[in-house]
Formats: sequence, structure tokens, C-alpha cells
Amino acid sequence: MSTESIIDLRSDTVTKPTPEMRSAMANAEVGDDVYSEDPTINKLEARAAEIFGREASIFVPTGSMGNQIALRLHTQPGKEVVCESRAHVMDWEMGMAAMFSGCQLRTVAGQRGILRWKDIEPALATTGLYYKAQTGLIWVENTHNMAGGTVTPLSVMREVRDGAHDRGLPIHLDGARIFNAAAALETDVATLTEGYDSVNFCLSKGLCAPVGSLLVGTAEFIRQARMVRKALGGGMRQAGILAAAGLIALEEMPKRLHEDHATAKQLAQALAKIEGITINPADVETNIVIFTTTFDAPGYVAALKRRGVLASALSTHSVRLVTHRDVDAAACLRAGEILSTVALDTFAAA
Ligand code: TLP
Repeated sequence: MSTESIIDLRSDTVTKPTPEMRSAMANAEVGDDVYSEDPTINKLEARAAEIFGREASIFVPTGSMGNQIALRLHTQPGKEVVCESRAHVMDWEMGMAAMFSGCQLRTVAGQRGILRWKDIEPALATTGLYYKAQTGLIWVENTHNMAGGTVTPLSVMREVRDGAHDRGLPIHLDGARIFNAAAALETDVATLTEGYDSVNFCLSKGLCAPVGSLLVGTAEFIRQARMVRKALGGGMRQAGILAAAGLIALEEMPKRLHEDHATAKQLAQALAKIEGITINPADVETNIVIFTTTFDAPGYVAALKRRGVLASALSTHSVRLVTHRDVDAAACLRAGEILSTVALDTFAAA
């Protein structure tokens, strides 16, 4: 099977840089960023801060690094970080909250990944019992990846932020896909993230840049973030070649995210008709589609791969598909047919 005919729905991280990005990368002005002398990085960081209405931002190689720098700066060893039970920081960041910052995660189950203040408040330890680990940070993920790209609405973003601040706690947003959330809510990221002490977002997912995330916050927070990034080995040199693609990702790509949301919905509608698969298309708000199967999900995913559709089995009975720029509506239609045919075979064999 040729690589062109493969429909890769494993993640939006698989997106390739656009031709405009490749040309901007080839022509990027660069310098040594550890000396803060890379003009393209400086431009990207200034623009990200402006778009988010913040004082400063820092370019980091990955969303995981941006999140971990924030976690380190907001906490001290022995503290608890309250997050949703299936948050990326819990499931996919290699235990780094413990390893790098000496913190433990206090998880709280949200409604489809969405945490309300009433869910968070009982999990806090901020006063009284000196012999209990104290809460140091509140952590929000919007959109919520493992809950199926669910969107925390603006009112809840504000409620949780105000609750944290009223208790004297900082709040971090893992906004890897915050532009998807903003697109779904028809708002802008500055409004949606207003007052969050730090926000991490990714250029390398639906925004199609090959590499990179940005962490935004106050000038002092970002000054300290530069030291932590360097300590982690993230002091990059002529990384303006990456920032050049990042600038296009930031300026141009948010405009088209609604297309990915439409193809995700289209896939969900096709899936809802398949015997042995459960999904409510109304639950699909952005570009992530998670469904459950009555049959063995890893076996189903392996069979799909043989037919040219790449998906991720999240567990024995659940599968994730993520739409993005490199799979258009026609490809999603074809994927829907293959998902159905292969499910019929798998279901019949089960
Ligand atoms: N998510 C990846 C995998 O790690 C699961 C994906 O394919 O969706 N926060 C959130 C909410 C994320 O979804 C991810 C990546 C990250 C942080 C980390 O970003 P990277 O991969 O750049 O370290």
C-alpha cells in the first residue's frame, strides 16, 4: 500500500508541514536562541504573547516540556497538583510530576473530562491539616484529549480559575489544543484563557507545524521558564527554522480547524451506524473521536491497518481517531466505509 493511500487518524501530531511552512523554514532568519538572538524565535514568542494577551512566551520543543516547566515553576516538592483523572499530565508525561518536580497528582474525575469547581474543591488541601500534602496547583486540560476532545466552556474556565485564585492557588492550562476549543466555542484564545497563570499550547498538532509548543505567562514566569528549559536540555540554537513554520501555524492554521471538527463529526455519524460500536455523535465537539467496541479493539485496529486506516486502540474496548488537515472529507468518507466493513468482519468473527 502506498503511503499516500494510507489514512492516518492516529493523531493530529502526524500532520506534515504545509508547502508555505517548508518555504518559510528554508528562508528563515536565524541566530543563537540561547543568546536570545534568533529573530524568528523572538518574533514567534512575541506574537504568541500578544495573541494570548500575556506579557511573554517561550518556545519549547514539545507540549510535554512546556507543561513540565510550568508544573515545576508553580510548585515545590511534596505538593499536590489537582488534575482530571485522565489528564495528559497523568497518563502520558512519564511520571514527570514526581520525577522532576517531586509532586503527586491528585486526580478528580470530571464530567466527560470537564472539571467544575464543585468537583475540585473537595480535593483541595490548603489549610488545617499540617500533616497532609498541601495542594500547590490546579491543572486544567482544554480540549480534553482522553475524554474525546471535549471542550470546557468559557463560564467553567472562569469558575475554576476564580475558585483557584480565591484559595490562593495558581492555575495552569494544558491547552495543547486550545485553538480547537476556541474554534468550537467561537471565541478567541485570549478570552478563553484570561487570568490563567500559565498556558501551554501546541503548534505541532492540528496547527500542522513540524515541531514546537509555546508556554505563555508573565514576564517573570517566562524568565524563570528559560532557566528550566535550559536545565532540561531545551536550549535550542538556530531553531528559527522551526519558529518560521510555527509563525504560519499560529497565524493561519487556527482558521481552518472547524474543517477538522466537521470531518470528526462525519466520522462519528458513520461510526454510530456500525454494529458493535458505541458513540454519540453529539459528544464529538472538536477533532477527536473516541468510541467503544463490543469486540477486541487492538484486533480491530490491526485489521484496519491492513486496510490502510490507522487508528489508536486506547484500551481493550476503545479506539481513538483524530482528524486533521492531511485527511480531507473524502478521505474521512472512505475511512468511514473501511471502519464499517472491518467492523462487520471483526464482529462476525467475535
Ligand atoms: N498528545 C499526544 C499523545 O501524547 C497522547 C496525542 O497524540 O494526542 N497535552 C495534551 C492534551 C496532549 O494531547 C499532548 C500530546 C501533550 C500535552 C504533549 O505534547 P507533545 O507530544 O508535544 O509532548
